[in-house]
Amino acid sequence: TVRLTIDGQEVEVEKGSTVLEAARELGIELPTLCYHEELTLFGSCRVCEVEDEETGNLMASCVTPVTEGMKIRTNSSKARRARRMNVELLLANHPNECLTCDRNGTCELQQIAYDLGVHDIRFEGDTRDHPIDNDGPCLERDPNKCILCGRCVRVCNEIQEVAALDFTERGFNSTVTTAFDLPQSEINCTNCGQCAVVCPVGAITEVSEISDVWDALEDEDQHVVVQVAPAIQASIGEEFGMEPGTIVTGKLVTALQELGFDKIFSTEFTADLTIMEEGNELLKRIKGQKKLPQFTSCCPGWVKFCEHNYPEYLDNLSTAKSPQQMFSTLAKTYYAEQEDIDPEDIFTVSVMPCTAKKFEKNREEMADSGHQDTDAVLTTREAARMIKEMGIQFHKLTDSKYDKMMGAHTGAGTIFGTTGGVMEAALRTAYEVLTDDELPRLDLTEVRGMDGIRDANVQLNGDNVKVAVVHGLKNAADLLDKIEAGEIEYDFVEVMACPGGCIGGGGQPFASTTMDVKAKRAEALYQTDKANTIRKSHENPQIIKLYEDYLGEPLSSDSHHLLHTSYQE
Ligand code: HC1
Ligand code: SF4
Repeated sequence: TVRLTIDGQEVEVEKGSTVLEAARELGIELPTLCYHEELTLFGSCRVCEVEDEETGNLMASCVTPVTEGMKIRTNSSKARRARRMNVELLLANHPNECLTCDRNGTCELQQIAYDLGVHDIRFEGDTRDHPIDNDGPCLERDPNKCILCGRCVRVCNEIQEVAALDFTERGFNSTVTTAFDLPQSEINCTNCGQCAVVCPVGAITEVSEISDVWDALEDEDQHVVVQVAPAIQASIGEEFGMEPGTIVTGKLVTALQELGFDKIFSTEFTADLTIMEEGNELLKRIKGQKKLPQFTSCCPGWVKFCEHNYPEYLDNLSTAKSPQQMFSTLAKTYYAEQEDIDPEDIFTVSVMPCTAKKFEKNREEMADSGHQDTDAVLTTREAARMIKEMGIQFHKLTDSKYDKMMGAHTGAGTIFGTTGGVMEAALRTAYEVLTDDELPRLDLTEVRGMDGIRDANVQLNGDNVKVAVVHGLKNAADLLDKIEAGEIEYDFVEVMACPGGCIGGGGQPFASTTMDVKAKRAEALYQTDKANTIRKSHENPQIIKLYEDYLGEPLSSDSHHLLHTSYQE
């Protein structure tokens, strides 16, 4: 260990720690911008500068390792002035659009400027005039707002191993862009949105569909149906000042009623349906009819990653469409028939923790109802913004329930929202369907947790089924490479592009993007599952009815037509 003194207090930390970590150990907070707990150190923004008491030198605390006997002042006037100066320099060429910026109120630069008492900007610099990239359906990049902290570059490289973004040019012209400056929608970007989540300012945001949804809600001829993804209930409360992991399902349904949606349903319903289709597909594959391992395909970021980087595994992706897409197809077929509504007049909205779902809805094959199945996707953040715009006092709302029919769900559907949840839900059903026995233990803790790659052996009717769960695309790539090299072998693999699964999605609240926040959201979903009296997808009464009244049985020809798809290189 190393002993040092910070602001007159002694502290002992592990060798190799940074001054920033040592300060945090003492409860001393320093502002940071380029620093991010989950990423490598960078040290470009220098807003965390502190002073060495002995030499008077300034140092960026996030990249300076501690040394024995070091004496640091974090709050000397020299250190405070330096930090303020660095922020002023960042602001000197930053567009003055704070009032209308997507990140107004959540911008880290805005907060730091306020905290450091930056009241005027003494330097007037040239402003930049880079083109804005908003060609695609998911993400919008405004390099003029970029402060070159490199968090997006690092998350895309280190966590996702996509490397879609990098620095280019030098000095004033320096910027973050894609290869050949192509629009992000035309490259290998998976639309996962992790770059947007870690961006401290408004340089990368989602493409908003809020106005399309308002238009539909205000059009009396449209019947507007909304589905809410499982992860939302554990995170949207954060947008209204609640603790991560506060479950707000009932309040959210009430808020959506107040916004004017005609029916409020849950994606958990079709998560249960996905299990029925995907589980039966797995059983078929195990019986030798198709390729193993079977990979889950409900995450559109992962599907696109596979299409770009591992096309040889496309036949291994489950052909079952994602719950979002199954839901929308059924809303414009089954639901339309049951309620006697012309599907032409139905407008389907989904509230998703994800930016890639905006891409998924636009894929041309996603029109099995005879219309574009999903009309609009709102991220968690966009849904919260609409609730705020209506002046709804979210925390004061009473609870309401999802509407019947496509709102019925089980605990298995709920845990889809966290890494490992799809696997656990699938195993609960596969076990009971195969063995005709009741599962002795419903909590399959082997596949839970936040380790990047987890695997387990499950006994299914005498067969040893090898399963694995990965989250984060670098982990997925590592696993695929090992499978390819013949080092490991699996029967069924769950892949989610975002660290933590959907609870860590690219459309989630910015409040905090660290793994401990995600673990709290995940735990909340597990508790919600536990509190449900029905915890297995095949026991969802509305799913049983859907098969009886409409689809026949899993993998029937109607199921194939409406609920399955194929993938292209
Ligand atoms: Fe997900 Fe899914 S779990 S992909 O993570 O399979 O987005 O929450 O809605 O479609 O159900 C997301 C979450 C979500 C789908 C389901
Ligand atoms: Fe990289 Fe994901 Fe951002 Fe695309 S959306 S640039 S893959 S982090």
